[in-house]
Amino acid sequence: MITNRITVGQAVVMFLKNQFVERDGIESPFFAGCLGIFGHGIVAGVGQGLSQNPDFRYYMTRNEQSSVHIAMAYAKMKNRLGTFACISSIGPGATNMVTGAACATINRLPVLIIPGDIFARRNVAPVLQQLESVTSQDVSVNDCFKPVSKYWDRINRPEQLITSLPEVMRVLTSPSETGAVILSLPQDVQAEAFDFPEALFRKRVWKIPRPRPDINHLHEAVTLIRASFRPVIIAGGGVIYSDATEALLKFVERTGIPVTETFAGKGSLPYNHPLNLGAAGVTGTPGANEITSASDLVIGIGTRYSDFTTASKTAFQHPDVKFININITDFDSHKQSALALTGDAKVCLGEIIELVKDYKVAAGYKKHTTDLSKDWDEQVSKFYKVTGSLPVSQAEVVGTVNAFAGPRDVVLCAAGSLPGDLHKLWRTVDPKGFHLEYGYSTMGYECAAGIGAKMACPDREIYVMVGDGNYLMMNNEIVTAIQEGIKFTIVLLNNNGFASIGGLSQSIGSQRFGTKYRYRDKKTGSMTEEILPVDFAQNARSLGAYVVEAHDIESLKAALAEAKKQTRTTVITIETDLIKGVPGYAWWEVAVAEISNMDTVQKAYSDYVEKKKKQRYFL
Ligand SMILES: Cc1ncc(C[n+]2csc(CCOP(=O)(O)OP(=O)(O)O)c2C)c(N)n1
Ligand SMILES: [Mg+2]
Repeated sequence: MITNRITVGQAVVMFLKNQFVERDGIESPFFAGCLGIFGHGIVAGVGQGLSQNPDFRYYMTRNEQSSVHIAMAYAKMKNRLGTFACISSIGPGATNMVTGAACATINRLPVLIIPGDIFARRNVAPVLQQLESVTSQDVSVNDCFKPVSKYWDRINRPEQLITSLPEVMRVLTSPSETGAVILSLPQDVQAEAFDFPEALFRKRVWKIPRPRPDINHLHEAVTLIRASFRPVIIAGGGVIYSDATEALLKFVERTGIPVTETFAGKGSLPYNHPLNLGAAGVTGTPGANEITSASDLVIGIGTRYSDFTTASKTAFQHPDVKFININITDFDSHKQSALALTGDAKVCLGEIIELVKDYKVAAGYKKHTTDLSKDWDEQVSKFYKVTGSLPVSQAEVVGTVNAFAGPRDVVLCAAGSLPGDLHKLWRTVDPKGFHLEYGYSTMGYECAAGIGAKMACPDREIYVMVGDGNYLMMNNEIVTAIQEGIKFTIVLLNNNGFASIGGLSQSIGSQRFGTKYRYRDKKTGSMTEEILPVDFAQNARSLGAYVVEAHDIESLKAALAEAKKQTRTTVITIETDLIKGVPGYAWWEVAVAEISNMDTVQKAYSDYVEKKKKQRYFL
């Protein structure tokens, strides 16, 4: 056997740079490089390996969590056909990535996480940042990754790498199993040399399959579709990741079945397709909710049926509603007691199109769908209409950015009240035009993710829309964007607090307690005094961004034009109204206190009990 005597750290880098993926005959490298922050747990191992492999580029980030966000955003824009390796030292660097790992796993996005680990040899324990356990010497903080990852391994001997690395790749490139993959590397093992087989470092091309569902299930599904009167499609992220948007278009044009879209599925059809009812569920449009509620057959494609999609299990009210789920993941395809078509969305839709033959929904149903779709677009124009009152409303800002952005440009967001407004309102033309991390809804995803999205799609403008709370949680990757010359635009909507959780607090009777950025009233102890003097423009400028301060819609338009001309990351700040929002058209279950001395809570609880009556089991 031909071997290559190198360290574990060097071997990891050598292996990663030789991994490729191929789907539909198109081949590309799987890793765009490595993101991270060095520390004693990684610098001499993988860090040293990176330093002698400059063709596998290392990007220094400012927080390990945001490394993972960058990688996820890249993976999402690449339809999961590429990602980064994210490295950290031991201890806090590693645990900083736990949130990122959960975020990647929940969103079904591939990210390789390589945290450094404590000495496998143990004789120097406890090392700096080591968590000691009195019950086991086989525990480190990296065990925290176990529930939030799809594959977890710790390399205690160099040769374990030989059998671990192929597993790492199998899981990362598997459309059904992908998520965060953890390769925990003790710092002493990383620096150890070993005679690795040369074949470990050969170029490997991981072929991404398009598995077909069971043929009997497919025929059963076609029978159900042909017998249905009010079918509806819920298009999830799987439609886009599988590149099934054209197949979906063909299917709905052939059959007239209306489409609703989840957060990850928005863009499956262009917003102005007459059969696109837009957003589904809690943050859905009135039309999508009406049609879904009365539907006798729900066809979920690439969706994991989160509570936002099912309106906390109140969205489907037809007494005999049935479900067909087309999903690459067996786990998801069985949800709602569906007829499970476990397989790839594109090939599955292609086969169904042939089998449904001349099936079409009734003309009246189709007409009603197209009317609802048109009505909603008119509503959107009303929300987007500039009123001239100050501070501007969030919807006016969304409308202005939407009108300014080109058809291939991307809006990117994660948490706050913006995701719901964007889901309802944003007129998405291109399947990659709507980038929402709304699986984990991680505050702080946005500014970092802008980097990953731009790296994946350098020919698109990326508009990161972020609230003041999210921006304050994690804005530090602006520095990385400046360092790397990566340009995107951040539109920062400052409403001096949490419109989202404030509204939620009000709805459960707690009157926006603790959701405003205000000084504390010394007498009452509540945070109701003056607004905090946070200067967002100065903050962004201090990190190196180009900054434009907008005050109304006219200056916002000018700021967007100015931002487009810039070559470095630009932050546009604008103050928005905390209260003026877009209404909701479906219910979301957030548990309400059963007993309270507050009238508002008692009232909220009785409403809550009423709403819960519409919840259903699908057995
Ligand atoms: C890490 C994290 N902590 C808490 C939450 C709960 N949460 C969701 S939105 C939000 C407030 C967001 O504030 P801001 O960005 O200003 O948006 P706004 O609500 O004002 O639209 C909070 C606290 C979360 N999603 N993520
Ligand atoms: Mg806010």
